[in-house]
Amino acid sequence: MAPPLTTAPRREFQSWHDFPIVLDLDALDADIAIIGIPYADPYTIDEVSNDQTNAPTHIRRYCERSLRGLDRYDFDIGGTLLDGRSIKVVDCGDVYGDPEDLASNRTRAEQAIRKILAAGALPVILGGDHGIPIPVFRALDTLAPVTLVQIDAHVDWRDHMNGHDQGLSSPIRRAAEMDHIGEIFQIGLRAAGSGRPEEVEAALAYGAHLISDIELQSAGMAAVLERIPDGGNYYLTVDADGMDPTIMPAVAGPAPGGVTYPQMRTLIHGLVAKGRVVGMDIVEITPKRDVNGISAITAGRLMCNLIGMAVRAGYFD
Ligand SMILES: [Mn+2]
Repeated sequence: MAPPLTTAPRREFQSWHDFPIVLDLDALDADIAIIGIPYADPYTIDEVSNDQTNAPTHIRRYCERSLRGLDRYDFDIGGTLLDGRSIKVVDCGDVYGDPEDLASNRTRAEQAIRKILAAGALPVILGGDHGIPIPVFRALDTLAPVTLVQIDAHVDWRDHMNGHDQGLSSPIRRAAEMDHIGEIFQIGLRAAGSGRPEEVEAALAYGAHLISDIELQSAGMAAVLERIPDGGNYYLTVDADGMDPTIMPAVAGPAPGGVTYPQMRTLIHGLVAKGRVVGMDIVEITPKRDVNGISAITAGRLMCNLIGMAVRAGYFD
């Protein structure tokens, strides 16, 4: 018997803000669908269940610290989350991870996102490591061209690591190979990760816009937004380590500096205003390293900003 496509959110079966849990994606009737993808392509056997796999549960647990209630006035978005409108938000649980067939996890992730998009819902995806958006990118082919906006300390252009080409060092390289991915904006690059000069050269040869943290901090996020063409379909992939570790300490590779919360808020508001944000993921949170839940709270705030602004922009009218 085939494994299920998705399973209920783990442990206490708490959904994000107690929104209804919908596991049958063929019967999905929603405007916004939150879904966890806790699995990816591990580089080593101990990464099969790396700490990033616990992040969807961690973010759901702290949701009421990122927004005290759906009836509360949120000053970042100028009112309540759903603005009193009849918007259907659901939590689709987590994509099922098969320990005996890791490659099938990517197939299920792609299928799940395809079903969410086919239902007309906006997917908000909780990783997982930065390998998990690769199948998500594949599922965006009906929305071509998609402008990819990445928040990350690292370029993520490795062709492969340890022989794996679908892992957390390769998502932007894999995205660049997809015909439906157009311009790529990589924001917050700093310090050094897995990328070597050849990875940076490959990114530049593609025409990727590499926006270092130095440039971001001197020019500001509003100036970065001006470089992104209006009227597009935007997919936002957020590697937690792209943000300042004082607001996002729960990462494997913390690097001083980085994108601040106000800059993330400016980016999300700006993209929603520019065109259509067709999806967002937040990846690479390692809950065991979190401090007072602040990483989960920051992730929740990004979700509130996206949902709140998409509602107000009339995405679901
Ligand atoms: Mn990354």
